[in-house]
Amino acid sequence: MKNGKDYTLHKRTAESTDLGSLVFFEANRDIPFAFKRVYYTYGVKEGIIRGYHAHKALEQLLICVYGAIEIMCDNGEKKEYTVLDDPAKGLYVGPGIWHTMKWLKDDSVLLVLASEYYDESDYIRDYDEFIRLVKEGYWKR
Ligand code: T46
Repeated sequence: MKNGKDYTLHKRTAESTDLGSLVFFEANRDIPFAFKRVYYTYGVKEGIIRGYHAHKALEQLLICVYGAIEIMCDNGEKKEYTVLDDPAKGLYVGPGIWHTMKWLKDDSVLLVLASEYYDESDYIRDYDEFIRLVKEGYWKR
């Protein structure tokens, strides 16, 4: 873990005026990695749960830019839940964290900054395999 934690919440102060608000996250400054890829998930109905995987090496920052989404992070020993409901909050999710994203409101939008290009071989989509790798010490905690 680059910053000693598997998942951490980063809160930026939004610049707010009569014209609205603006938030920014800078690579290697506000978040502990440089990103190569941006993706976003939208058009999702309330109650839908996505994810159910861990990454071998990928680092990501998850931001709910509209609405509310609950993120579950599981390091193989404990689960923690974080509600993202503020565009100024970003949840860093490092490698070796089994995670799900539950939509708490229709049409919430999840924006993700990712440290690497898309690579399906970086995904662990089987929970038993994830637990086996945790026990094996695949990720240094
Ligand atoms: C993650 C959470 C937070 C691509 O082809 N390129 C991409 O960059 C991404 C992110 C996905 N895909 C393909 C792979 C699947 O065929 O899009 C399809 C849907 O992906 P997935 O089922 O993995 O979507 P989520 O919402 O469960 O997970 C996504 C990210 O894939 C994942 O890395 O951590 O958001």
